[in-house]
Amino acid sequence: MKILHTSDWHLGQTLHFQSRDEEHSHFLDWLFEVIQKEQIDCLLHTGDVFDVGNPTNSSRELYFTFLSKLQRTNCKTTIIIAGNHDSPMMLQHSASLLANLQIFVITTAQKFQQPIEIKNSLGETCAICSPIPYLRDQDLMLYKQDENIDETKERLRNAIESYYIEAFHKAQQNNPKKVPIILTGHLVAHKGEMTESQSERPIHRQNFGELHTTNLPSEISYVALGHLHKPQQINGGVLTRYAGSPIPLSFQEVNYHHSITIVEIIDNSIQTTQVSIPRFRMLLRISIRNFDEFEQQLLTSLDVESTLSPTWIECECKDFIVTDSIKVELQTIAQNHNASILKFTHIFTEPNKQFADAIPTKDISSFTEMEMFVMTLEQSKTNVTEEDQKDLLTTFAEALGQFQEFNKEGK
Ligand SMILES: [Mn+2]
Repeated sequence: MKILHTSDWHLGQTLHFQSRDEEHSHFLDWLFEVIQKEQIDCLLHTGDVFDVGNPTNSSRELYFTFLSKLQRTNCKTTIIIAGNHDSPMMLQHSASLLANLQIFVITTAQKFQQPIEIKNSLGETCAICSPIPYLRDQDLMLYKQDENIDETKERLRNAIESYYIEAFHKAQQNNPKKVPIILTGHLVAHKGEMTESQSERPIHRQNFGELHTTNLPSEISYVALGHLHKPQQINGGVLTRYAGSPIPLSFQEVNYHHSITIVEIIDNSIQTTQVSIPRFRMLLRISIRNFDEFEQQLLTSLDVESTLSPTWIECECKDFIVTDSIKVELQTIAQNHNASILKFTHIFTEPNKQFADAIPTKDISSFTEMEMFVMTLEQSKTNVTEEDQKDLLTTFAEALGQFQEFNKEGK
């Protein structure tokens, strides 16, 4: 009997205002093929189906189309839990309808929920699952006054842990054949590794509520987790895995393979295998010190044979001010190579003198915000140390970038 564990789809996500629907659609087609090829009996989704509580129509369509296609496969049981990005109410709307198709959507913590039996193609129960969604504040406890950080930490951790232990006991009571018990969760496990971008939003009061898997009953066969976007196994304690997100959700999430996990149960013993998900679009980070470096770097990084969707680039300009006209030129170069620059960032490692010198004399109205800032800084250089100048430039560039994104969003 095979269970496919996947997580953190974040359907409807946008990356610098670009829709990810195309990549998600390719992923779901790929996933469907894996389910057929591997003869998967059960699909287990550990949360963050959608990126936001009120997802776009196109992302809802991806979700329902995929679930309806599953009906044509051997995958007869689907278990989906809500993550911290999901709206429990939104997922709940279709939950009773989906339950008729053996698709169980668990949106809120229900302490006495009946565990779900997972059956093989012969209809024999091979595992049981006590599904636990992302535990929200109201499921755990409310803030107590006059409590210090350590006390809050302790209380949160105990509340989460006892929830898991209780869910295990519930499963054990409903397990006459003594088949493997599987728990789920959407949380931070102790020793879990966040991505560099920290695209996992802090939960449980700045991640205070870490689950220590070493404290869980050893009779639990598998803990299927979501929330951390990098696929990983948690060392120590019961067998615990994060399936990880299927696509990189930021430019920082490109340096590892994204995968799904196949959990195979043979004679009550469990074995997990990762299957790498192909890249459907290349995300590239380029760091340049001058204009010419851009095309050189692009050419070394791009796979000219690639038939993937256009590459998306994040371009870091190091000690080099990229004006609006340079942006247009760089964008044209990118487009000639089937790529598009989604974001420019600035980083300054040297004081600003050389940039100020480089700015040609021109009408004040034609200066960019960055150039104006550099000139202001130049005028006040006697009061500002070189070190502070670098920091100010980097901070200003960052603030300006955010302001420009915010403005774009408003439109
Ligand atoms: Mn997530």
